[in-house]
Amino acid sequence: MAFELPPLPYADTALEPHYSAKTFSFHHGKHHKAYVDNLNKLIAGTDLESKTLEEIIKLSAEDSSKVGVFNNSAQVWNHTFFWNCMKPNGGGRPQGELAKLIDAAFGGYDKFAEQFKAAAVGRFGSGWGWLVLDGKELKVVSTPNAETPMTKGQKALLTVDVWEHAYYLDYQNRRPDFVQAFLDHLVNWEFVASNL
Ligand code: MN3
Repeated sequence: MAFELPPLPYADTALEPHYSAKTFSFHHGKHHKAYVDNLNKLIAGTDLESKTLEEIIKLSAEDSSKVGVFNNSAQVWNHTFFWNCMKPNGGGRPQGELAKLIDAAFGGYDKFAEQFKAAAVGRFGSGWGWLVLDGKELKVVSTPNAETPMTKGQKALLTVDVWEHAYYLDYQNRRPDFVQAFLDHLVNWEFVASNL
């Protein structure tokens, strides 16, 4: 079974003005689709064809001859996860158990947001900012390029894509403004909590 590009979990206009339909037309319609198409081509007729996406990511991460498979499979997973991390009228502070965990781990939402912004904005070049569960500990991390926390045994809770293709049409070079808008208006905290 070939992998398919999953539809966005909302209309492509639903996150405007913070994330535009034009950006989605490229980011979901072209970039994410290309990762899916490339992955299908790379695994066609190989042992990996029968594996799940997560299995393919973990197997290819440990095999230096499968860099292309890793990059495309991880990017398929990261993007699907990223779309789900956003929702219309999202952002602001988390509630309930997740809020308590963030308070305990970071000393409050504001300190978490500061760390998350620093990790996402400070990632040199292309990559991702994350909130992860590492064992029982909540951590903010960033990964370069296609890298994804699951290969380090960490559980992804939240991510923001900071490749330029993620924000350039809406924010040009202003990555800090994009990450701020993501935190203030877009984060789907219910989805984040569901990953715990
Ligand atoms: Mn992207």
